[in-house]
Amino acid sequence: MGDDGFLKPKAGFATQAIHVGHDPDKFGYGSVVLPIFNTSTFKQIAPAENLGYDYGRSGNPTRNCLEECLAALDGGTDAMAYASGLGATTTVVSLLSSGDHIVSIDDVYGGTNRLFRRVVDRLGIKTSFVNFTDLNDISEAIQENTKMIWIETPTNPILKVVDIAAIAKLAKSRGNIIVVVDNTFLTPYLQRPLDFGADIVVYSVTKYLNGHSDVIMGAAVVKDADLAERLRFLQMAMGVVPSPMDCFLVNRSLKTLALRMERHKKSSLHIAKWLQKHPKVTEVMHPGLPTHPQHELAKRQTSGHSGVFSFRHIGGLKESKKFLDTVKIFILAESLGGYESLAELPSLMTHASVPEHQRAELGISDSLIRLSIGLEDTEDLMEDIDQALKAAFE
Ligand code: P1T
Repeated sequence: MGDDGFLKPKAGFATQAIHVGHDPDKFGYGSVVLPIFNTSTFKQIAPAENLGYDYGRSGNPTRNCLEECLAALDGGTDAMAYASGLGATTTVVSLLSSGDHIVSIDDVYGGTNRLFRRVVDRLGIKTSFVNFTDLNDISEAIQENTKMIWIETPTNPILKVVDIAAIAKLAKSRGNIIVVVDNTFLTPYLQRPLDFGADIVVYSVTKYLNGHSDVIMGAAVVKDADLAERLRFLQMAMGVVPSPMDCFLVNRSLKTLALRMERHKKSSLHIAKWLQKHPKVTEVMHPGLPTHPQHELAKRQTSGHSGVFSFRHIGGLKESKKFLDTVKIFILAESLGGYESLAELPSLMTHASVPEHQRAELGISDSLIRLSIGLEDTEDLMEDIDQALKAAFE
């Protein structure tokens, strides 16, 4: 346990992030940095005889090095990189067949909600959206044909935290149900779902893992040989793969992941505590705050929280728009996890595709603003929020 009462990040994390997947002797010439194999195909020695690679969709050395590193960081055996976070989700859901059923946490990223309701549903796979904070509700939602439980913790944008170990135990007691955790908000530096019994961890690599807002990518990590083989097959067969250049960029970004996450964690908690006392703010949703309803669970399950959190103010849409128009350092944009701070309005932006009644149930109202605290100076960010709140309520 760390000084702050949260789990300690895994020992050796930064060393693994820097060294696993590539060493200077791997490809000859002693290149300290992972080379970019910018090729779509590979020469064969004889028909169907090759030097380990045949075609870029099936495999590429730059991609495979990144995947090796991603697997190690999550304590997995295998990782597969995909063309986007939703590409990872699409591929993982393709493990299922028509007639199967998914139980998903209700408060998922808007794009995941849309994929389940408007695409996966048409393929004959139904999804029940359930509040995962009560295990009985999950248990009741499990049907005979339930094959997958989809968890996001903390959730986007309400920051609900759910008990991965308890849900994994329930899933295993009810048959062979695959437990998936979207770990985008925390990364393996702050939470390792496989250690708590999850079967698959998925990421929007676009966010913290890359951290520089210049790549769209996804990943899935597993520690089961059968799941690894099936997901590897789907990666090749469905073709949702990233480019070698993007794999290089993400691999580079992993080298500073531990440092970045420490800074995001410290800065966001400091700002969240300050914002809680702000006269115009009614609620701050941040799992690192003792007032968060699942703070104790967050301490048992994570090594702290990252830079993304939401708050509610006393105004409505007009004030939210004015706030977002007045911030100077924060950039009004979707996404999160980059070195730059972003602010957005989930009701009109990231979660606009969630049906209105579901948004109302979840509390995604026009007075809910989501922040992604970047790596700028904390004091500058607080000053920026303060001046924008003042302007919004003038
Ligand atoms: O954008 P993409 O790389 O396809 O990742 C989708 C995705 C999956 N899971 C979570 C938890 C996410 O937050 C996202 C993408 N989210 C945003 C773009 C956003 O602003 O919330």
